[in-house]
Amino acid sequence: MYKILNNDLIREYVDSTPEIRNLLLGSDDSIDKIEVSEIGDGNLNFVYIIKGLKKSIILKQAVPFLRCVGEEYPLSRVRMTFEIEALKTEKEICPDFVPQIYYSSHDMSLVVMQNLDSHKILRGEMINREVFPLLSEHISTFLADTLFYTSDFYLSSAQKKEDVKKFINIELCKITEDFIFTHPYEENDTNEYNPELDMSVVKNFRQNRDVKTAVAKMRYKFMSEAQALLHGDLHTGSIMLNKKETYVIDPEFAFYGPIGFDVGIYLANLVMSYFSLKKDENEYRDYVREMIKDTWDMFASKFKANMIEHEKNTKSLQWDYPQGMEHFEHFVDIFIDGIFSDSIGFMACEMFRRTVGLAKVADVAGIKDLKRRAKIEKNILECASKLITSKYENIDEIIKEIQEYDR
Ligand code: SR1
Ligand code: MG
Repeated sequence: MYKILNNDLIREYVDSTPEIRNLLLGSDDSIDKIEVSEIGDGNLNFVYIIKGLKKSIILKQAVPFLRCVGEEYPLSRVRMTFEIEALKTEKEICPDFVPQIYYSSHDMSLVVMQNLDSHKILRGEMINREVFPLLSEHISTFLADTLFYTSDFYLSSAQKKEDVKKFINIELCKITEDFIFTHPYEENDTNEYNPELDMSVVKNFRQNRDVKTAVAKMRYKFMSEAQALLHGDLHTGSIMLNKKETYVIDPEFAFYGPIGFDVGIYLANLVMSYFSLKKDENEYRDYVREMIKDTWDMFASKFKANMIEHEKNTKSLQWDYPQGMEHFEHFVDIFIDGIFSDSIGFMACEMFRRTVGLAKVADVAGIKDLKRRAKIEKNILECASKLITSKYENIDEIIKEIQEYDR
């Protein structure tokens, strides 16, 4: 039976759950030997670190409300079921980039997993100006593989439809529909503004026909294009890493949606980190620009390689003629161009929402000088308006545009 855990109740729960107890303690050890502390700083759930004599583990539990708002915002805990299922699917596809799950309970809406104690959250690491030489290689593989191997390009028609059904994540999709695609573009009580932000900048994008049309288009795409199993919330707070290893965590927003969404959300968080940098931080600026470029370029070439390799292995009759592979490659290039423009559209929506909506990014919102922060926020909003209303051929043009708005 479900109950909300706390430090004391976790002891009782661990003591009565042999699958967890045995991970932490020997059979003769007292339960008093475990240490429990709550470490969650996310918007939705409670996360505990439990240290035992044998190892330490993470226990994450969903509560029946949105943590960052409180009990007045009910949210069913079924989200943990989506997180557990997404972690399992992603682990099968990308074993190196997903933490190990030791135990899960749908009834208790919790998952017990590997404690990544030699890894830190990417957002904090970027705020500390840390450099990770393998990150773009790893994230581009995670994106290309999870998004290809859960798509219609790889799964059978029946399997794909079964999977779409399994990941109908109504409530968390609604959060995204509201908080990324709706509230930031209207007067809404949930929005939050830096008091120093020039509100005419907000009015400008809220009343711009082309911005509003483009956002409405991205919202519709998000709601209607079931292309692949998305992580659904791939910002830099959903990545834990060190110089050698990268782990993607927190896929509770997982559902079948447009491929460009995951790519765009991740890129947007790099872009916002870039805007937050001071003018003289040249080395880190170069590094973040390189991350943006490498992530897209590597993702595109790995996704294409997955497509071509699969076609070569399956040799479908459709492309089985002398120029067939060449024509297939042409189709793949056009498909990837579509992912590119979707990614830029979703990137812009994430930039708007993290600036005026609920749930900000610490890279920018953590800037203590509110006037400096407001200047950065203006740049982000104006850049997002330009990105979502223009056409671009490649990632170099996007980087040029970002530099243009970094005033
Ligand atoms: C209103 S919940 C705020 C946000 O937290 C999650 O990380 C998602 O990004 C969600 O939109
Ligand atoms: Mg999260």
